[in-house]
Amino acid sequence: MGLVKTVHIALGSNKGIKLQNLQLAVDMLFDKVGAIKKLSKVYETPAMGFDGDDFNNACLQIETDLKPKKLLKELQKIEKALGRKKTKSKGYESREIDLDILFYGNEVINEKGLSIPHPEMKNRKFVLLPLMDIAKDLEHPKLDKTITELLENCEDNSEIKPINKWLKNPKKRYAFSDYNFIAIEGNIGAGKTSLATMISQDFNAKLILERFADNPFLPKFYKEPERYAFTLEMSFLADRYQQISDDLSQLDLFKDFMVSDYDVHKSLIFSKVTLPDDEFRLYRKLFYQVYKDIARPDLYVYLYQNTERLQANIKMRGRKYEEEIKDEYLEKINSGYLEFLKSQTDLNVKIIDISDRDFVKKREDYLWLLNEIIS
Ligand code: PH2
Ligand code: MG
Ligand code: MG
Repeated sequence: MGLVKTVHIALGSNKGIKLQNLQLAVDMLFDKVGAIKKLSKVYETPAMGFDGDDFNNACLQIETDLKPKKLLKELQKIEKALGRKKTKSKGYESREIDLDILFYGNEVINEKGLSIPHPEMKNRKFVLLPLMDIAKDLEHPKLDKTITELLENCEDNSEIKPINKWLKNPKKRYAFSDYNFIAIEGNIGAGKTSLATMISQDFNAKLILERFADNPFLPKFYKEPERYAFTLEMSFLADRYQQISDDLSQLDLFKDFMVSDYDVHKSLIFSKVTLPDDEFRLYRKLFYQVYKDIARPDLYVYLYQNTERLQANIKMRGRKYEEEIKDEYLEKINSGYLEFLKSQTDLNVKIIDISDRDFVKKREDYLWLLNEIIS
């Protein structure tokens, strides 16, 4: 997950099955560029600046970590895949699909082949009208006017009307909203927090993150495990209970479901590894008394990652107290999870091997993972 920018793109087609071309472009933008946050209505518009069939035009808002140049390249690839031919002739020609970057955040870019904001938009009702659906108050960074104001000042008076068909957001392919509460689990460094965060952003979920960075016993435990194991597990038990009962009870009416980067049972899994048997039994007794009424996730995802890559991820995030974690410890934790999951007959569990994937850096791997989760 690099830095994510909000981008507005205009779509147009006046050749072939126009609406279908727009939808295919939207689907490919989702696959290659990023999550689509807003979609305008589709408008029928007369060809402007040349003789040709009427257009279907629309705009969308998308979140992407692609830089402007890379984004432009992806748009051109999509245009090509949908049958658009590059011609040498001057002036406009009918086209299966045209994808133009209108805004890239609030950046102003003037390079060869790339002008952002799109220099023609203020003259084009076929852009401003669909933009009104999704960004009427957005400020043009160069003209210092909102879209509403640009439209008021626009001299284009072509007749533009919305059609009675709508583009579909491709994220609907992923039926996350069938769930109320999804827990993402995995070993230390598997990518739980990254995945939970990405899902919450892309699918409008309330994000519940484990707050542990400030546990004062964790650094002590890694230095002197025997001395601090029980204290550490007890403090996790107390903190997590406090947090999860707060988070689960604060219903957010504007979110569709909840996603967390942990499940409370990790306390049992870790303590079984870190505590001597007798202390573990005492701990487990307390655990079940504390958690007897806690809501359980209706989907539990376990991300399996191999030890080598766990270590690489742990190094990369550079938490001082995690520097000394041994392979052997990670392997015991992994076995602990798998053993626990085997014993959970009434838990809806998905174990997913992500060891040859990189869902943070590669969107195709992220989409693959989403598919594994919901299928
Ligand atoms: N695009 C153009 C030129 N003219 N006219 C309409 N109605 N819609 C378009 O998308 C369009 C156009 C250049 O890209
Ligand atoms: Mg264009
Ligand atoms: Mg273009």
